[in-house]
Amino acid sequence: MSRLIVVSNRVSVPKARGAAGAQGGLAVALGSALKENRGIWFGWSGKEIDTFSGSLNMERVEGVTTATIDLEHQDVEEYYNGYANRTLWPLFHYRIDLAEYEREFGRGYERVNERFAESMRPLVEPDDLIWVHDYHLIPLGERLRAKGVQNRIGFFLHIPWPPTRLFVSLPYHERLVRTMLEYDVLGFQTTEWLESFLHYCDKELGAEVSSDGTVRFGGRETVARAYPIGLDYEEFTAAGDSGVARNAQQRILSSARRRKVMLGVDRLDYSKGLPERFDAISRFLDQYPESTRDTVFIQIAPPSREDVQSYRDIRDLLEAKTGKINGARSEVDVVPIRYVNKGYPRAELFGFYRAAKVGLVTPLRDGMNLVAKEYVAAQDPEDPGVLILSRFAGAALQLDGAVLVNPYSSEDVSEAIRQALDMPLEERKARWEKMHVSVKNEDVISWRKSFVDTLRG
Ligand code: ADQ
Repeated sequence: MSRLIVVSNRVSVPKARGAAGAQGGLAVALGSALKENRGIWFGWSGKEIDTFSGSLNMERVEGVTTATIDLEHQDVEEYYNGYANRTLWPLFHYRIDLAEYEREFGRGYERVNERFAESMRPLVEPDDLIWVHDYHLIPLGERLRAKGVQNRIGFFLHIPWPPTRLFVSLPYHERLVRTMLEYDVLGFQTTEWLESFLHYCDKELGAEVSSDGTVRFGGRETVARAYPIGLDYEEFTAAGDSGVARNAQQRILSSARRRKVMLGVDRLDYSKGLPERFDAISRFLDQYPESTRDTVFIQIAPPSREDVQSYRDIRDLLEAKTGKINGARSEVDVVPIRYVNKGYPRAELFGFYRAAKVGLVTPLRDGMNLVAKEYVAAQDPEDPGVLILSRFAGAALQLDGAVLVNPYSSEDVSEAIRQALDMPLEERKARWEKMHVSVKNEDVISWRKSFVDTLRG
């Protein structure tokens, strides 16, 4: 069987069963694929050096071979903090107001993709399958082709693909998409993002697009499909069946003192709709003042990408909003919002989810959103909580048992909270059962298998 080479910006192999960190799901899925296929995981080490050398640091971790390279400070600034996180991330999440188009970012992005290609080239054997991940590495396939790599190469985009009318605001948009058509397989999270991509290929590029997602352009053929990512369901529920998870659940329940817990868990990112969610909570408490005494809203949001100004801004904004909402409504024994800026091990998260009667997942735009699926997986089948889910998360296409909301409308979200808190047990169970089947069956292992099967051709 052919080997698999996985490429992503960072390499993260889970240290041991059940000990996976924040990126647990993907690491588990790719780790097991790499073990089965004698594979290699290639990416940036996370370290910065003065002068790029391209030398590979090879390691064997938990049966998986990893190969990493170090990057220069300027690379990290322009490629990672710059083009990836200040240009592509906001644009692909429909935030052209935040997207920065700096020439240096684009140059740095191309340079680092070239450095990735150059450094990994010696690792590639003729029969290997190569699977590239995410927006940091869109042109990598084309860079590898330029170095004579004729292997099957696939690419999976973890974030949305924007509508054509937004995407064309990116300078050199056509160049970027042309590089994508050097891949054999392109994977998107949902049919919505896939359709936007195919629309661009058809209308802007003039490529030949078939109804089965085959794109023909410049004598090449690429298959584009939707592969919705799932949860590491078995690992996650196994972690939930532990003392750590039960203690975490108890910790929340005893501190809530009979008040119903509403929970949000998100990386601190403007795409996650946190200020809008806080506004909705504020509106809900205004509309139903008695709920200040019988509910508590807990938001867990570990800071991310703090080198980028817009991320520091959102952090300041949330601190101000929390202070204002709590200041206006707290009593000596009641604080409506608990806002926590840290990450937790997955077993503890499981316990928190299980303690929550309402899970609030209200991104303004999200490729998939695994928190929604984790919330479903962690519920007690006999007394499940209610998921309130943004219609703009990729997950909304699968989780039709959720209460779907428009996250921009605090009125809509406030009414959904009321509906969720008052929902009878029978309805909660019926909604949860539908979602649970999909979360359990369409897990990360089946996602990975269907992508790799297509890649195998
Ligand atoms: P993210 O934007 O990071 O991922 P998401 O899918 O929600 O978003 O995954 C976040 C992961 O981080 C979850 O597993 C969650 O448990 C974990 N996490 C969040 N807060 C945490 C905390 N306080 N402590 C510990 N862990 C925490 C990107 C895309 C998504 C897509 C995924 C996978 O933006 O749309 O679903 O990749 O493809």
